[in-house]
Amino acid sequence: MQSALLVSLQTSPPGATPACLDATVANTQCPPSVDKLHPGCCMAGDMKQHSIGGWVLAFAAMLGTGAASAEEPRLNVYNWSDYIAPATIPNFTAETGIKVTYDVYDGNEVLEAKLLSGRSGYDIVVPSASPFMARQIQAGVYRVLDRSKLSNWPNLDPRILELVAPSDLGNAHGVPYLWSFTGIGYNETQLHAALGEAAPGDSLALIFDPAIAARLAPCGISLLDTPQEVFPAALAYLGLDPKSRDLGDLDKALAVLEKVRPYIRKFHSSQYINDLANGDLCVALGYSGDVVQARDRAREAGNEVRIGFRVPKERVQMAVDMLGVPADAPHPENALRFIDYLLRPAVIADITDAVAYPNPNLPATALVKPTIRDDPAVYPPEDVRRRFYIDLPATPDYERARTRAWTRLKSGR
Ligand code: N2P
Repeated sequence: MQSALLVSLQTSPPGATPACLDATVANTQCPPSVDKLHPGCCMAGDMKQHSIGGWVLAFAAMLGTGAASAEEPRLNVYNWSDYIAPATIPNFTAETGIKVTYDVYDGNEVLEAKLLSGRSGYDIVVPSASPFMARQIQAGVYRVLDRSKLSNWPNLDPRILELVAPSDLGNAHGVPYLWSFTGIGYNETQLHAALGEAAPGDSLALIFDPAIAARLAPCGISLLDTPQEVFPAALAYLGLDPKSRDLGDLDKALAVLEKVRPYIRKFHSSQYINDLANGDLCVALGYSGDVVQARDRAREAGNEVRIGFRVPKERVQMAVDMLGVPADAPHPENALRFIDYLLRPAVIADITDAVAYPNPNLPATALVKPTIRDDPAVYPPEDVRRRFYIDLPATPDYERARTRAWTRLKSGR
């Protein structure tokens, strides 16, 4: 990142109440029974019961993982789909002996439901800083990170740390992983065939103007399956504040969306990558790197499909996705090792190369492939960054109203 990110964060969530756990108090929070899922937590009490042979075995296990940790060599990661390089996990396992169970989701809401129901079993999750991680921190979902275990922390861009600090006071619970912005992926040939010269430039009108949407409907329009992206985009199209919490504005956004609802083929937050690449969709509201991946998959397939990415001239939602360790993570020490590994410039640069999302690691920028680093759809220029906004936590009343509107929109009633 050569230049400052220009994003307006107008309000901050109320002061964070840190989750009760940090690395030093974790061992005092043992569940009553010794449980393999809580080796770090139970270590102190458990050790007292061991025979000399047990001590020897435990020591051997520590040597085996090469770490001063008594955790079993396992790690459970829950990340966004299409958000890691093919070699990231195998290399980590080869180096540490830690076996990784890796699951994916394609929406913050899915992750949040798992986290709030408790005992997700995950050691690492990747929520967007705002509004999701911010409110999850308030709910006590995360451990405070032990910075002394993160030797590569100084690689992080201080501007990104500052950007997420209103969501995570003191950057205590989360480590910025990658960041994204939301725009329009489109099939160049189909768009031209459907609209010709009538195609609007870089405008959300491509999706929200009913006359245009009607002409694009036969080749397919898809929207991200989240009210947290779609309503702000509709507000931006109307020239309203995309972060507005005014219920009258919400009604206006819903009215716009209801007019184009008949032309929306799909609400989905990951399928559009393959659909665009295969020529099965002509326009998608999607995340920057996902659209670039669709473009590259189409190129690799050599199937004549040409995918472009437009950044709306109105406003552009930006998100910083964060590595967090749930308070009840079974392997918190391994989680810190994994985070520190991801903070290595070569590791995160390889991820950016693979998924086309920018990372917040300053020394990594020089290692990113020039074709990715110089691609404005991956690292946007300054005039685009000026149009960025970050969504903020809303009141429960507003969230309820927006969820009601969303349900009504999707069900078409
Ligand atoms: C990965 C999408 C991540 C971007 N498929 C969401 N902020």
